[in-house]
Amino acid sequence: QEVEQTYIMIKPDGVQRGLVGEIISRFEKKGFLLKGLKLFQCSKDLAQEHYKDLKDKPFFPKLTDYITSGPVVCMAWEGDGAVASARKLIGATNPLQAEPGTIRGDLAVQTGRNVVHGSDSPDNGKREIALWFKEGELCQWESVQTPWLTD
Ligand code: DAT
Ligand code: MG
Repeated sequence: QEVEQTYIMIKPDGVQRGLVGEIISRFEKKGFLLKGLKLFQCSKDLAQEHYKDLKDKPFFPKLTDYITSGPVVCMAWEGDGAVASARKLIGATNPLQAEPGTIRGDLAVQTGRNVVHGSDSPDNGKREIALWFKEGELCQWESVQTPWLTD
C-alpha cells in the first residue's frame, strides 16, 4: 500500500512576504517526509489545470492571476494521514476564520491572499504532485528521524 502524499504550495504572497522558511518549518517540525521541493514560476495553463474544479467560480480569473503573479514554492510531503493533517496545519480557507496556531490563522488576513495551498484528498494529492513535479524531481530517501517518529 502506498504512503499518502500531499501537495503543499507556498503561494506568491508567501514567497514575497518572506514566509518560505516559516511555512516549510511547520511541516518539517510536524514530522512529515519531504519528497520534493522547488521554487517555480507557473504558467496560466498550469494554474487553471490545478484549480480546474473552481473554473466556474466568479473568482477563478483573479485566482489564476494571483497564482501566476510570482514564483511559488512547490512541495510534496509524505506520511500516514498527511493530507488531512496538512489541511489542519494550514487552517480554514478564510484566514480570518482560521484558528490561531494554523498557518493561515497566524500569517494571513484575506481569502484571496491566504499564503498556502494543500491538497484536499489523497487522490488530489497524487494528481497535483504529478501536475507540478516532473519525473525525477521527487527524491526517494529515508529520514533518520523516522524511527523516532513512528513505532
Ligand atoms: P482551499 O485553498 O482552502 O482548499 P478552495 O479549494 O475552496 O480552498 O479554494 C482554492 C482557493 O481559491 C482558496 O485558497 C482561495 C480562493 N478562493 C476560494 N474561495 C474564494 C472566494 N469566495 N473568494 C475569493 N477567492 C476564493
Ligand atoms: Mg482546495
